[in-house]
Amino acid sequence: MLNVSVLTDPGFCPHSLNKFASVMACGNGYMGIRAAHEEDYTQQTRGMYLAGLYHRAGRNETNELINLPDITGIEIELDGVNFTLLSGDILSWQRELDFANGELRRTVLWRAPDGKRYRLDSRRFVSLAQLPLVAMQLSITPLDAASQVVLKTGIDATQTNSGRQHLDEVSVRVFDQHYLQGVYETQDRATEVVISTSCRLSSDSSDSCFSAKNRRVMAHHSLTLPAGDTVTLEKLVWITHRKDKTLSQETWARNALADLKVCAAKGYASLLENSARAWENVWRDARVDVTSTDKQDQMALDYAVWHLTTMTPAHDERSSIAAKGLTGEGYKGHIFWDTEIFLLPFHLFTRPQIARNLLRYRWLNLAGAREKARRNGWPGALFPWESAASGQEETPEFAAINIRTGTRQKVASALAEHHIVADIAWAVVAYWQATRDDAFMRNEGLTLLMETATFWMGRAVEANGRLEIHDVIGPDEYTEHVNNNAYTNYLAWHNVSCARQFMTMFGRDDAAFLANSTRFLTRLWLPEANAEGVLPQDDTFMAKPAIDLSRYKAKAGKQTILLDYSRAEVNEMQILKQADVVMLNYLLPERFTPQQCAANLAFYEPRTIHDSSLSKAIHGIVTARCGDTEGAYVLWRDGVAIDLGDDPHSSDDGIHAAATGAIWSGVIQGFAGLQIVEGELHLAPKLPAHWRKLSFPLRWRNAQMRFSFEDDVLTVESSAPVTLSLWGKTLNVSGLQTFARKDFLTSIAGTATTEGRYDA
Ligand code: IFM
Repeated sequence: MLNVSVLTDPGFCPHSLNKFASVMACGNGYMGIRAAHEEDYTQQTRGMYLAGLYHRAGRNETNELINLPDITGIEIELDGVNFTLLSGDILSWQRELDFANGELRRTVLWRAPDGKRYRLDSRRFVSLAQLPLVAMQLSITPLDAASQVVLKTGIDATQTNSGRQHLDEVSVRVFDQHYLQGVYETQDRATEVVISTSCRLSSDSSDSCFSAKNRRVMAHHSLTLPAGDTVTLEKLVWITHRKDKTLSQETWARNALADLKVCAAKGYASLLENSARAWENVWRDARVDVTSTDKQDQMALDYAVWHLTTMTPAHDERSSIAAKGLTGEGYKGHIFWDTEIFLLPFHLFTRPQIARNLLRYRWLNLAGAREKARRNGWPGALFPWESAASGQEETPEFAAINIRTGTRQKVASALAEHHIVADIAWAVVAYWQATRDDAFMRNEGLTLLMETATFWMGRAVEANGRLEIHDVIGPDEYTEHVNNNAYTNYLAWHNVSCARQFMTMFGRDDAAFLANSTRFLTRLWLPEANAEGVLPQDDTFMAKPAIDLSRYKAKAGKQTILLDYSRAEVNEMQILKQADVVMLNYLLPERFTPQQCAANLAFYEPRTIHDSSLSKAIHGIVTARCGDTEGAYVLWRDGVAIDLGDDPHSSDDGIHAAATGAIWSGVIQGFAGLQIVEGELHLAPKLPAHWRKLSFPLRWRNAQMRFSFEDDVLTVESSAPVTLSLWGKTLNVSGLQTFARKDFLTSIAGTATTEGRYDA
């Protein structure tokens, strides 16, 4: 039995309500529900989201993930006093999210202002076994005297996205004295949502009635409870949505109610058991086990697998992963390059079918990407920087206030952050390398590669006697509108080169493409390293002045530099939000030696504030690959702290999905040293001093593998024969085998074949 972690909320605090609502959010990839308390607090943002359910609220808005009618709120009245932890005393508190079965629990012992004590227990889960199902229980026990208990709950459609309302109420109804149902429609009439709920009290002696007004359909229960007696409210909710309206709305809503009734007959405990079984499979397939002197390390890894599972719409290839998963409204639920570069690797190496779905999402949205390229005068496919349900560009027009002008600044990413095109191509290639899924490559993969490559071939311009790529933004968003951004040029080259290679491999004949790509690959300018191995980030970067960034680095993630300098001023200095060259070193390991990577880390680290949550973890992985495992561990822990650290507000509007992916990647690609080099699997485990053991499952082509590394001995178990490189030496592995690291270090020292890639 796996000993999966339990995440705790250390105590009630109005300042951290939203942080814990995000990090303890429950979900199943189909929906996500913020871990808001049952009772309301003015600072608390409730949130329930369905993957792929976007709508545009009006002019000057973009599509956003709809914050659905709330189902988690319960007004609790105890002897005429509204229960709130802002008054009275909290005598004891326990709040936890149990990753093993997905249950969020809270137990509070509360003394009301009149001195009477109550125990309140609540629990809820979003089912991983039945995607539309949410189950909740709330139990109340008056401890000192008989109490009058009133509970009001139901479906509250006053919920908005920061004031933007997306849904019209079509109908609300009560069935059989226990079931409430609300039918809603997006204001553009494209999508219908039906929310059905059953509310039952464990006591027969309650008075119950219903109300429906002002967009709230509610059940009211009231009863007198003797001291020491407990009453439990069980609330089950079934949430579905549709675009396809082949069934009449009435039949569709009736079917939803029937599904809910089947669940209601089973009850909370049995429904939880089903969901827990589904979670067991996730942990079996994906859990990373560490034995560390700090138990936060295992917690972080379980946290990552939890959210990587709950944020991913594995059931629906028409949806992808939002930058905040399904835990909040940050970035309006949009999808960025985060998916392909930070999130896809986890799925690729644990459940590759999900990685395939994520790539199919891009493929299904090719029309929008082609259209965006066309509108800008380029061929091929220019994927939107931010996307929602379609391939259309969703980047908002404006961002923060410019401190010099007092006006909002334009967001330039949609215009120039084109590296997303090559990032998608990179992921297509990684997918094929790890799965050898020829059917995918022949159909979707090759089309994606050729369309993206065609974009780059049209995007490059003749300048200085060569092909150059002008006016782009690399991943480092503090440096805008530059020429020959190293990350972009190298990734574009990789994109075109792979498109060509796979065309040949899969017999796709296109003479014009081949001729064009030959010209592109031989003539595209790839920025060159200086004598120390440092690559210039772009044409002008090296000539810009550098300033001491220590005070900004100390507040990494907060973008405090923008309180002192405007974006235009930052653009003219060596100030990086994240380092593009380090990112490039990470993604294309075969192109750079460890010496070059180390030189780039040394040069760019002092110039990088790490204001992007996508930054530190990548520095950590490259640091580990360069052999500095302890330095990598510090960076990995900093990455973990983005959502799990002490800052009470860093995750208010949702967790950082990419940083969550990087928790997994930091360990597997950092400490276990996993890389795909020239299409082959490489591992070179080396653990930080805090860790005694690391063990993890891995899918590679047709093999299910498990790696365990302890005392410098690696045990590999593989369901099928696999060729892989361990610490630089290529081997065939099958069944169960063990390898001592020291034997490889000797061979590394004695050969030139490793090109110094591995540190001893
Ligand atoms: O995609 C990232 C981007 O690189 C930096 N700003 C946040 C985005 C969403 O996470």
